[in-house]
Amino acid sequence: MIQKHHRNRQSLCPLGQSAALTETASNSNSQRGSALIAALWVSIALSVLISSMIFSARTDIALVRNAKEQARAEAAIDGAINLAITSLPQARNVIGRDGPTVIQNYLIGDLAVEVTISDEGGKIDLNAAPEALLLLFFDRASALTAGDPGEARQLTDALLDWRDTNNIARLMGAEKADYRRADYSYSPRNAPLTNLAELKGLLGMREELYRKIEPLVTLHSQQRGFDPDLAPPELLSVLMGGDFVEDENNDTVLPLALQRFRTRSRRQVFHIETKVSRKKLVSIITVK
Ligand SMILES: [Ca+2]
Repeated sequence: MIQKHHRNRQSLCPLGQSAALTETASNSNSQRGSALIAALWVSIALSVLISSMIFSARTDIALVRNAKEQARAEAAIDGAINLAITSLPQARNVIGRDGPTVIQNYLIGDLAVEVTISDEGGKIDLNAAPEALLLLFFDRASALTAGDPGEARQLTDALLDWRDTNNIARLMGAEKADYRRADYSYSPRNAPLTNLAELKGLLGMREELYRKIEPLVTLHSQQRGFDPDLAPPELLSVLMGGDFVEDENNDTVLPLALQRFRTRSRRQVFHIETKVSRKKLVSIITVK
């Protein structure tokens, strides 16, 4: 548009005057053009600035809204957990009767909180389980996640080395020197595990295998075996390599190889899991 304006001005001037006028006009047009261009750039810059300010403000509002929702959800979860704790004396007598978990639903404000209570006695205690149970468990879980044939033996030894007090590695195990050789920044605890994340840190532990077994183990039952009537179905499925059956009393039937690991839970440690969601708003339409 600016170039077109220059051409029009030149065609109207007599020949002798054309140079100076053209130069002046050209300068004038050039300045105007520059000013226009500069103004255009300022305008673009301003619009970018305004856009970014609007975007920034919107982001801030969204962040504040998210933080507020998060705080509300956390408060609702805390409230639901406290309610679930007060219901534990009743729940402990019900858990295992019709299934390994008890589900309670609470409505707090407009938030629905689903609470699942389970007994840790149904899981395998990594600190208390004997070698034979750990080997069996790792063996089945490893096979289900396409692990190497020797993986179960290696992980069992690594776990036993992690929790025993000495620094003498078992045949397939790993102690401080082995972790150092493998460039790990830590060593075995040489004491009972205090956090399930330590299982993930075992030398040779695969991510896929860890994800498979983490929900099925505990550090709190303090029992050598597990209570099959309180066990997560997934644990029974892993240990038995597929489906499992119950007898006429709804007691889980364990194969011979697993019967020696059957224990009765002390019903003292419970796992409470929560899931919070916004209550669905339902429109009420009155038809006259
Ligand atoms: Ca050790």
